[in-house]
Parts: sequence; C-alpha cells; structure tokens
Amino acid sequence: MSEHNQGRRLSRRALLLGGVGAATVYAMTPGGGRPSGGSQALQDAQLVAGPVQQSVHLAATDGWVSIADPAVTRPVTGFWPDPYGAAHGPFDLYVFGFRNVTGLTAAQISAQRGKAQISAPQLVFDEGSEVRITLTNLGLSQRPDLVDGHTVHWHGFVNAVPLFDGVPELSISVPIGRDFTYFYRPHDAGTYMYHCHFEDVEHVQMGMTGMLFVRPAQNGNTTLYRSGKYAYNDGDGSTGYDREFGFMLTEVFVEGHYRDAHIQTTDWTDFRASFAALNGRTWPDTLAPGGDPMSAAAGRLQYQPITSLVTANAGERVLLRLASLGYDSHTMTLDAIPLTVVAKDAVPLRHGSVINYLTSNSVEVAPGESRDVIFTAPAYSAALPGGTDPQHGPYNTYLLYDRALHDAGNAGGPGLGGMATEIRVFAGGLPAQADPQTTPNA
Ligand SMILES: [Cu+2]
Repeated sequence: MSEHNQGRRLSRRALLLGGVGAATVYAMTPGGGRPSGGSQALQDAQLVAGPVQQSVHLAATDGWVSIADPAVTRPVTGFWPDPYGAAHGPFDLYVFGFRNVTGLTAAQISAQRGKAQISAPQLVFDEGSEVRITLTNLGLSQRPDLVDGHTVHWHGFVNAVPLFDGVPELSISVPIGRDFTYFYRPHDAGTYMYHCHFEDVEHVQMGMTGMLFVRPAQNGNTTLYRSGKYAYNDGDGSTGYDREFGFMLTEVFVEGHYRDAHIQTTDWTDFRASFAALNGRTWPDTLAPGGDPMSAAAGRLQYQPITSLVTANAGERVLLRLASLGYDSHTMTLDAIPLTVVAKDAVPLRHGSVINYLTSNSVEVAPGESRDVIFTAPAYSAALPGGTDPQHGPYNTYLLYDRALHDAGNAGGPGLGGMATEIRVFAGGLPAQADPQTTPNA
C-alpha cells in the first residue's frame, strides 16, 4: 500500500514562486488541502504562500503476525511458532511496529493498540514539500510493563533538524499516550527509510521499519521519458520508469521476539536470522496481493499488507527500490534480466554527464543502505516459464531472490521460503500503474 496524503500538486510555477525557503505556512485544512479561492489573484497569493504540505499520522504499538505458514515451515524449537499468538488470530510471531492512523478519530486510534503492522506503510512525498509525520505512542498491549518510548528517525536524509530526527539521545522520544509531529523538507529525491530509534537494536529488529520515497521535481516531464516518472532529477530521462516497487529487506530473529513476548531478556549480540523477509513477508507470502491492514478478512497476512510481487508489461522500465534495515547484507539476484543500479543511498551514480550506473545480475544491499535499480522487462515468449492471468493474459515468470540461499529459505529449512519473489512480465495486458507496488491481481 502507499500513502500519498497531499494537497494540490506543486506546479512548476508554484515551485518557482514559493519553493525553497518560503517561510509563510498557509493555514491548511485538516486533510492537507489548501483553501479554495475564487479569483486568479487569490490563487496566485496561495501559490506564493508556500509549498504543498504533505502529512501522515502513524501509531506505534505491538502486535502479532504470521511470519511463515506454520503448516509447511519447519519450527524453530522452543521459539517459533509462539503459542501466545493463537490468542490473537492465525499469528505466531510477536512484533513491534507502526500503524497508519491518518484520518482516524482519537477513539479509533486508541483501538489500534496491539495491532502493529510490519513493514510500516510506504510513505511517498514530493521534493520541496513540507512533510509532517505525527507519531502517537499507544504502548504495548502484550507488555504493559515496558514503558518504552518510540520515535521516527529519517534514515539517510541529509540536514535533518536534530529536534525532528528521532534520535532520542539528541532530541525527543514520544512517551506512551502522547504524540509528536516530525517536520522535514525533502530537497533530494530518492529511496529512504524510516525507523524507530528508541532502543533501536531491539525496536528495529522487532519490526519498526518502513520505506520513504521522495519524488523528484522533474516528475511530470514527458519529453525525457514517456511516463513522466523518474527516480531522480537526471536531466536526460535515464532514471525514467513505468512501474516502481519497494522492498524493505529485514530479518527476523525469532528467539528475540519470543523472549519479548514472554517477559525475558535477550542479548542481541546472539542475533542469528531465522527468517529473511521482503516487506515483512516470506516466500510464498511475498507473492500474495497487497492487503488491507484494517480488515481481518486479510487473514494471516493482515499485519503484513505490502506485497512483493513485481508485474510489468514487456518493454516497460521497472524501478526496484531496495532498502535494508536488517542486520545482514543481502545480494538480490535476478537471473536473465540485467539490473542497472542508478543510485546508492539516494545518491545518483553520476556526476553531471559522467555516468557510473552499474549493470549486473546481482545487487548487494548492506544494513542501512538503499539502491535504486532499473530493468527493462524483456519480450514475452510462450516458450518461457510463466502462466496466464484471467484478466491480463499471459506472462513469463522470473525469480528475484537473495543468492545466499539460507536467506531464500525459511529457518534454514529446505526449499524456497524467505527472501524471494517473482517478476511477472506480461505480453502487454497490464494497465498503467498509478501508485507504487500496485500489481493488478496477477
Ligand atoms: Cu520504538
């Protein structure tokens, strides 16, 4: 899912008039929109008043998820599946996480205690906008004895104001029952992360991680690339893409999660990944469509709503945004389709006209790093492996996986299980993609 909570999109003229450094903040309506004006003069005044405000409201709490299908996955003796999970539904792993509560009432927000989501919602903001993330700390339902604060740390952003950067030793952390609004003005397009920085070794491992995309001002220019969508302000269309998919790379150390649920302490230096996950899911759950985290009908995957299935039409350019907040490095591999890395850690691999994009079939991502990777979907061939979608027609299937096979399997068990997903290249039957991660029922 994606959250793109914005007012009016910033036009080129508005950017010139009201862009960087505009100090006046317009009185915003609750939804983030601007008041409407009847005259051209008033509209111009609004444009001068300041950049678009984009805001989201997150809640921090704990919860339960199903990290793998226990019916087919080898158990981790003594630790997983966690029997406490059954009291909450078809769940087996205790987690901490964020929950998107944008637009909910106070009573509805309180009701989200104990319903954490992993990975956190993908947040999408525009370069030059005024970003506000409000964080409410709902406390932990399974561990009311723990009085931990939570924060939102802007991971990888330059020039974050320390007060708003979510590092508790240097700024504010949010106590239970309180909220705080973080402010940032993103000046640099790219693929970023956010995570809680309170007791961060524990809270990051427990699931408080998410992705954040900053759209470049160049977006909307269809002369450089037909879609008008770009990863960066490249000036030449080389980061143009038709579809984009984000992947939060993490691992789950089930002993630590079990001990947090059962009021025991963990020495986190004992860390050893039991599961490696894409967007909080393990294969084959990675292929399931995106779901509604507010709907119990989503079943086992209710609190891991972000799909990792990639779909594209032959000939389209696909942007893969890879980011890791795990503790291990991962080398994501796509056999038979060349991957071009256009940026590392939200920095384009070029200096002016000198381009250092890197083409390979494998992309290494270390903890705390991000990569922007573009590939062109190859031609469809009936002779290659694939299937047929009832709505969108035939497709070929390619595997995107961590080449360290213990991370592509579950809990060291045989076969695929962890950090793996499919890329489905259709002959041409897919409609255009509106939002990141959208993958029509394929
Ligand atoms: Cu936290």
